[in-house]
Amino acid sequence: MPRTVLTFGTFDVFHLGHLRIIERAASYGERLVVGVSADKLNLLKKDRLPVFSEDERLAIIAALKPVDEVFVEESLELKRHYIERYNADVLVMGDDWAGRFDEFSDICEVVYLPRTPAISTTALIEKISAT
Ligand code: C2G
Repeated sequence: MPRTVLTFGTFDVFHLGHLRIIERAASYGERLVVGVSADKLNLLKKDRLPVFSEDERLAIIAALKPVDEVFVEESLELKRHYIERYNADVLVMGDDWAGRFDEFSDICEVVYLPRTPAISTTALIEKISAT
């Protein structure tokens, strides 16, 4: 049976750290589904809107070679629902989320991967603003 991998993220101001986690997530199975967080969810979580809208972020992620399917993640509380809806065998997250999704190990494998060092959307925004 082909294995489905699910991962989530905002993926705002797309950078190499985002690409690396998507590539590594894809290596855990044959089908990669990505939940891209909604603008509304970002506003709630980070108190600001992303630089790129959810439609733009979805289009970028959907165009990546390792990605088979994308959807909008409407709420952080719906992880179990999304895992079931997409029949995910593996949930992959960056280790900034380590331990946070262990409760789903009853229905899928939960894997945390190390973040790519020294790159982040926040640092990029600061760098661009300073130039
Ligand atoms: N990431 C990484 N290395 C970086 C930066 C990010 O591996 N240098 C990973 C994060 O660990 C995450 C993914 O890239 O797994 C997306 O990162 P963000 O866009 O910052 O995602 P976030 O806002 O944490 O949204 O339901 C969870 C949320 O949707 C996750």
